[in-house]
Amino acid sequence: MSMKIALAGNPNCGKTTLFNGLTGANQFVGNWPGVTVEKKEGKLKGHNDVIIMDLPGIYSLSPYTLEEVVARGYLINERPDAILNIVDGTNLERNLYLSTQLAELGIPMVMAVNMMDVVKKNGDQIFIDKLSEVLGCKVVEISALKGTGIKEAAEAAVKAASAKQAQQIVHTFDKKVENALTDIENMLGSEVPEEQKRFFAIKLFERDDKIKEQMAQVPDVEGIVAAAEQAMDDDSESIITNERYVYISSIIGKCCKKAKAGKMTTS
Ligand code: BGO
Repeated sequence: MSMKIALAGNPNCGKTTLFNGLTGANQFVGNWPGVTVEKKEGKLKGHNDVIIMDLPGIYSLSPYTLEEVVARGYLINERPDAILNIVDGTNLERNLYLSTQLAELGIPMVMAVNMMDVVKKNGDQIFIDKLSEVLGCKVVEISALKGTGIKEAAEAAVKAASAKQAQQIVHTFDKKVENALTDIENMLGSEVPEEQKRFFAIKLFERDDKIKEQMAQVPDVEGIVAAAEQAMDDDSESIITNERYVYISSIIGKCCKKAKAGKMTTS
């Protein structure tokens, strides 16, 4: 039986370079159904039974761009066996915004930190073991351009997919938000698989109308959301976004050391 690994990351993180490195000439290019967003898949070199799905480059799993809707539709409906999340190591803070959301999908995940040649040249440090610990997933350093670490990253994704161990939830929101999410999860019917409930609950909490189109039965969560908003004096989407940023800064504080303060990025 063939295995599917989805390649997910921000625009410009080196996803195409990695995809080409992993699949070589074994590629099929088309469009996602109904939209003019390019769809690429290819066989992982050396693994006839492993398909790498290249998802559109995105910054978030929100419903605001076609690319985001396509990418998350695939992740929710097709359920790849694993996600290989590629992040730009020279822009880690910005890239982790998507990673925190991918980690909530209940799909085994491996992170590949790309552009490590540039990170090292700049004299910056990323503590990979620490990053792995705080994210709760395997993290591999790569340079897609030089081809270093890419085989190891793909093998780690194959291993994670074979183990079928869903990405653990390591980040929790404020207690008031968590209580609301639990209440929403309890209202979700059996049409939403257990491992996807948290993702759906967060989206419903954010009043993401597009997610409702994915559901046969949409629970009325407005009372729960409005009560949380009142208790926290902010709108629900901002509550979630702000908490993600706080979480991400704590990760950066623990896992990165810049050679010169304020000069982590090259762009
Ligand atoms: C240009 N290291 C370095 N140094 N660069 C990398 C690495 C890496 O590990 N990985 C990718 N790049 P895409 P998306 C370019 O095209 O794969 C570079 O959007 C240029 N082009 O070579 O396209 C990669 O698919 C002229 O750079 O990313 C590419 O995710 C001058 O990152 C860019 C300099 O990679 C984006 C760079 C004409």
